[in-house]
Amino acid sequence: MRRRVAVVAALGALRAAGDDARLAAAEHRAKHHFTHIWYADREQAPSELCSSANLLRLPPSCERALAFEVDGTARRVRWRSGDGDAALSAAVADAVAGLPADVAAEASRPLLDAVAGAEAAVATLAPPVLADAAAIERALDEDGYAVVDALDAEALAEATELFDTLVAGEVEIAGHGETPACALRRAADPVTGLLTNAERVAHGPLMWHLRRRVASRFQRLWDDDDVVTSFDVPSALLSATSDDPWPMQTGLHVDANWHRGESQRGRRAVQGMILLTAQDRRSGGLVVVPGSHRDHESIARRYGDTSKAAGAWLAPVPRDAPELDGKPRVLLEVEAGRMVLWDSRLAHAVVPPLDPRPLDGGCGETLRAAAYVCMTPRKWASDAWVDTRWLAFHQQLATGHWPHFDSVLRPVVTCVEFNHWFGWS
Ligand SMILES: O=C(O)CCC(=O)C(=O)O
Repeated sequence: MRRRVAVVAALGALRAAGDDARLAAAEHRAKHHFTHIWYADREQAPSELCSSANLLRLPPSCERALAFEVDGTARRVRWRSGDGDAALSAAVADAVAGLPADVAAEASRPLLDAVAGAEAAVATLAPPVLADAAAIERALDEDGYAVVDALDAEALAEATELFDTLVAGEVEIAGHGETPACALRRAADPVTGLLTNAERVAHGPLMWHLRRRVASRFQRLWDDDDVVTSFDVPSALLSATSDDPWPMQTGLHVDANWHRGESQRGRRAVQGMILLTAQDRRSGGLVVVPGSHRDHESIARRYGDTSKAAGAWLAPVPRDAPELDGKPRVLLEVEAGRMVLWDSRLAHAVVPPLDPRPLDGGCGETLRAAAYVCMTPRKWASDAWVDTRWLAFHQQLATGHWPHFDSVLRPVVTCVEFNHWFGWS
């Protein structure tokens, strides 16, 4: 008799096609997690993050399990996220222990593949660098993203210097001999790496240098010279350290909320991320699900308006959303000086380095430095929002990713005057 070795489920990453009950359970689970898996919050107990529905790579040491059947009997392989090859092989050996030798041998290979597949769901790709407007348009249409040149060698050197100056400024503010690495760690959001705690960063020399360099790219993209810019900030993805072993990462999400109406349906904003250092499997960083921008409406309808903050445009996307079934998750390998453009509707996430690395002591190192820039036609912004932006500029406030529509203003210097001005205090 032919032995039957069937992998029946892999941690919710596999969805039984057409199985309504399991689909409903998965949806319920995903919705439940929406209450706490926004940008994954380090205040949470690790066990909660381990059950997150939208992190692409679970933090180290989360318990993982894979159910399978041999000749009608249910068994499980158990391992921990981050386990190396030897540990995975041992886990599989444990799971098939007690089976006749030939059955165990036959079962081991597909099980190892399934376990490795569940862990290494992220592929890498070095996309071509596009220059031609039609090619960029086509890539944005088909894949939902495109990589373009942003900074020549001189502009990159200047940007690097401005980034270092920004960090030096943080060291000076600390005033007690703090190292640049520690100053950066203090300035960076511990989850996303966004430098929201750095002084005047959204309107500092680095961000305006970058905005000036890429403005013409966005003007060509929209075929409109009169564009407005987001007041975004840079980010530094920092290595996990022995004091701070939680790797920086964000769950799968989109940057446009279909539920907010026409203004966020269709291609209404294209996000830009300029790399100040290379992004590759050693650094981790932006992972995209190519083509998923076309599923924006379907995902939004399936999960409802999960962005709880008023006016927010980001919506978490569970990694086992049926719309994403069979679509690869791709870490884009991009050189410094280039810019990744993506349709705001594209599902994407930030992942830690794909290869395990030892934990440094102290404040660790910068794995990837980048900055976000987004520009859209000014005619799409209301007069009131243009006025608000003007105030935001003078108060040195940051916005999120949308230049012409954004109800989120982040204080990057002090919010006291701004709160007073708007009557919020
Ligand atoms: O920093 C990255 O790689 C991507 C950041 C991101 O997810 C976003 O800006 O929406």
